[in-house]
Parts: sequence; C-alpha cells; structure tokens
Amino acid sequence: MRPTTRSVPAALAALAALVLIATGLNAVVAPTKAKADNPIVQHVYTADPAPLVHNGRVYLYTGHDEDGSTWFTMKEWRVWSSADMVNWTDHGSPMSLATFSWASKDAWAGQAIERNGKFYWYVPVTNRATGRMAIGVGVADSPTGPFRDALGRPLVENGEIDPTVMIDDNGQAYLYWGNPNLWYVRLNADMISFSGSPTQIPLTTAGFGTRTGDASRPTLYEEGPWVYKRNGLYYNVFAAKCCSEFIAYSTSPGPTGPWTYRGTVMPTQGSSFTNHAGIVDFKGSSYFFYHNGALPNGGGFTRSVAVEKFTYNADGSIPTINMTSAGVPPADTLNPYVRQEAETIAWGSGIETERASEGGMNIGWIENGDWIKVKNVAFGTGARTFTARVASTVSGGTVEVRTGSQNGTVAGRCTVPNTGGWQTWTTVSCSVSGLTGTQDLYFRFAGGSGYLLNMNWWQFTA
Ligand code: FUB
Repeated sequence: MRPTTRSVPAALAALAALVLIATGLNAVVAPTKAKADNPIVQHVYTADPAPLVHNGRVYLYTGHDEDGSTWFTMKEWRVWSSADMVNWTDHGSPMSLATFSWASKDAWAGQAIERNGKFYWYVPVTNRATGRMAIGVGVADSPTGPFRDALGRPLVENGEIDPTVMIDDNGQAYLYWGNPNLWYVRLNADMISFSGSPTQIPLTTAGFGTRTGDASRPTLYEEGPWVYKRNGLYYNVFAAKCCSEFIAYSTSPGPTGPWTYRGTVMPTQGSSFTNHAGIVDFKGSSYFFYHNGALPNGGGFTRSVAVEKFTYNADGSIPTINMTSAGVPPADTLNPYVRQEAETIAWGSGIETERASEGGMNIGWIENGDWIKVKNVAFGTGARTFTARVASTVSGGTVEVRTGSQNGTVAGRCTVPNTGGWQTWTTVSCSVSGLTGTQDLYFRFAGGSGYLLNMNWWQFTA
C-alpha cells in the first residue's frame, strides 16, 4: 500500500472492493481451529508485527485492524508477550492515536526498542496540522507501557511511514523509514532527537532488486523496513513490490549501506495484499513474524500476525520462509503452579479481552462452548486443585478443565457464582485429576445462554 498523502490508487480501491465481496461487511473473529497456532492472536485482528526480546520474554508490538475494516483505519496499537512463543499474553492497548495530541489518524506500523531502562516506540501517524504522515515517539518505563508522547510533536515528518530502529554496537542509534523512498537519521542517545538531517538511502536495483511494470518505482523496495545487525552484517528486510507484496531483504557491511539485494524471504502468500516483517532471536532460535488474512473474515484490511521459526544459512543468508497455520514449536514449558493470566492464550475461540479492575486484562464476553487452549503446560507428577479468579452477574457458568482438545477428557469442573458484577472478583477452586506430565490444557466454558463469566487468572496446586 502507499502513504495517505496520495489519493487511494484505483488498483487498491478495486482490491478493497474485492475484499469486501469476499468477506462480507461485518467481520467477526470466531475461529474454531484447535490444532493450529497461527495466527498467534485470534480475538482481534493484528498487523505490522514488531517483536522485542527483553528479560526472557518476547514483547510483540502490533497495529490493530478494526473488525469489518475497509481501509487502514487504525486507531491504536497493541502489545502482546510470550516466554515460550506459543502462549501469548494480551497486554491491551498502551498507546493509541489519543497518546499523540497532534495526530489525527493512521496508527500504522512502528517498532519499539529499549535503551537505559526506557522503551521507545516509533510510529507513523497523520499530523492533523499538515495532513502529512509523520513519525511520533512514545516512551514508557515498562515494555507494556503505558506510553506517553515523548515530544508532544513529531520526531520527524516528511510524509513517509513505517519506522524501524536499531542501536549499533557502538551505541549509535539509527531510525529508518519510508514509502516510496527509504530514509535514515542518526538518533541521539536520548532516542528522541537526532543529529544531522534525514538522509535518503539510494534505491538502486543492485541494492533493492528490480521491479518491472512501474517506471516510478524501479526497485522492489515498497515499505516496512526492518533493520538489524547480526554477526557483523546489517540486514534490511522489507515489503517488496505492490500489490500484493512479498518480503525481500538486502544486506550491507555498514548501517547506511551500500546495500546488496539478497532475494525473497517470504513469497506473496496469505490473503493480505500487504505483508510486514519482524525478526528476533529468542532462546536459541530465530523467528520471523509477518501478517496475513488467515482469520475468518480476514483480508487486506483485517490482518493477523503469525510467526515461523527459521535457521539462517551458514553464510548468513535467510532461507525462504512460507506461511503456515501450524506455527512454531514451544520454546519453553508453562508452569501451572504459579499464577497465570487468563489472557495468556495459545488459541482462543469466542472470547474477548478487556482491562481488569484488579490490573492487567481479563477474558470476557464468554458464552456456552467458548474455549481457550494453553499449550505445553508442565504438570509434572500431577495437579490436585484448580483455582480461578472469576466474576459474573449470573450463576451457573462453569469452567471445564480439559485435555486433548476443547471437547477432550474432563479433568475437573469449577462452578462460577454470581459475584454481583463483571468486575467483582472472587476465587473458586475445584479438584482435578489426570493432569500429569506436559500437555496442552483447554478451558471450555459451559452454561446457559448469554454471557457466563469473566476470568482474570488461574493456577493449579500440585
Ligand atoms: O498497517 C498500515 C500499513 O500497512 C503499514 O504501515 C504498512 O507497512 C502496511 O502493512
């Protein structure tokens, strides 16, 4: 896609129309798959992944496509995290357009980075005063926010989008961004000011591949750069060609070039005419994040983030990576004997999330038959009791603890009373059996009609 400073290209408008015809007007996220783990979030549409490894977790910063969206009408960003790459905790939306008083719309693709204990999140938005795309920076003391506007104005503004940020080994930080050009600027150590002027990286075909059929854009570079350094080599992984995009990459011996085009990372796949890359190493493996239109009613404006595991070739080149619905193997087990957030989910069906009055998030809007899966749970020699923090305005809802599948063997059932409010919390417990070893855990919610219960957290005793 192209920046909003231009009018909507006819081809994109036609694509949007096709998307609407194909998906219907009112998107509803109601997946039912039990075996798949991609996309990694099922209860909202997510886009433009930007992973960050910090203190033994991967924090994933994304955009949020609205249900039924027919354009990139994005109002907020979302944060997720995982210690095992399969169970993802929903941290809600700690930054939105409202964070930036000068921004009017377009909460598009950004990236967050940590420096000296602070987290800086660079994002493109439309500047209300100029009508142009600009890059703002949010800052927080925690990877999950809350983020505040670091400057009260854009950090940089030239009508282009998609910032990516990198701190080199010598401490020099760089911000790169752009569509249709590719820019960089040297950030100062405070991460919210820069030295020198924004500089264009020459888009040569040697550096960024050859595009045919568009004289105004001779190279494959389209948007969404993801710049990082690995073993002394600088990588720029970017969305190539439009539309539909694929993911390609270039490498360079230095942070500002010269860049050499290295080929395709992910071919055009997956029902979204954009794609957007983010790459990290975590617990000894490399992971490639991207987005597609794989959820029900998904498409180019209702995207979802997914992840694949990959191994660099011996010469540092990136292999071709294909989209899967299987996702990645667990990088760790999950401990059921410490408090786990209910919004830590490998796969969910029918649930939503919201801010909990006790802090963090809870799952809610739960109806009969809804369920969540938590993967690779290490029960060891056996669990005896299940405890859940719950709230409800009705009585009779039940949390069923199951294994094998959402309809599998019942290990226990906890009944949830009417607590007097959806944010009036109480703790319920019930005995469980058959929970030994390491296995996937399913919570299936049962009861009459209407909303049954909210759940904030859970824990087993051994
Ligand atoms: O999500 C809005 C825009 O779509 C992003 O800024 C681009 O990278 C493309 O994914």
